[in-house]
Amino acid sequence: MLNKDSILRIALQKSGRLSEDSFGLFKECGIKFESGTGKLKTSSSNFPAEFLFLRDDDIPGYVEDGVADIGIVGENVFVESNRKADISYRLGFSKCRLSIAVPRGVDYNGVDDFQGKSIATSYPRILGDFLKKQGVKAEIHEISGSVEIAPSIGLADGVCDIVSSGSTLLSNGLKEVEAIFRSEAILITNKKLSKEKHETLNKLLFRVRAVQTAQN
Ligand code: PRT
Ligand code: ZN
Repeated sequence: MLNKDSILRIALQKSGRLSEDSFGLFKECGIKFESGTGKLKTSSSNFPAEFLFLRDDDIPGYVEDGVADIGIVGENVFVESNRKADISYRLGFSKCRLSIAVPRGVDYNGVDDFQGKSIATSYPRILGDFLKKQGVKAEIHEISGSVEIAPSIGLADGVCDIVSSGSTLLSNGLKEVEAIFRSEAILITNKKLSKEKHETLNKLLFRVRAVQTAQN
């Protein structure tokens, strides 16, 4: 008999760089659910789980508030959100780094070069913490997208953005000078999960571990 209290509510990115590997992980764990039907919520037919399909930015808050019990999100988004949840598993996909970059022609000698300068980013918290630790006072321009064009339009002296291959920086005439944060997909868990749901989570993590061991 399926005990309703043990059903785990899982928040996944609806569509984007985390989706394919997140959906793939459950598939490899043998957990079936319908995706791609446009539905925002669905149940598994063979595991006590319900899935919510969301924007990645909303996942940390949903997990903190208990609207979802667990979620898969980029560590960069989780840390920037400042939401509270436990990191239950590091999944190893969607790897990237958050880096500071400057126009290619600029002579760069170190992070002190940013004293009194400005940096455009969508990650003001992570960048602010980094600059503070380095003792650098720089202005942070928070912008939500197309960060890489900021120097060329005179908005900022540098940028701080997600880098994977580096080709976006390159094509915008920028060079990476400081990698300030390394990220991968993580599985986060609500801090007050019930005992029943914890048992379901343990079953899930057991399968995830088995899948990952088989892959390595
Ligand atoms: O719509 P929604 O809000 O859910 O998604 P999103 O558009 O905010 O995020 P999405 O799907 O782009 O990324 C989700 C997560 O994937 C990020 O939070 C990171 O944890 C991770 N990730 C891994 C990346 C990249 N690689 C990446 N390359 N996120 C973004 N990028 C961007 C980067 O900002 C750059 O502009 O891709 C561009 C190309 O990168 P290069 O260096 O390969 O050229
Ligand atoms: Zn997003």
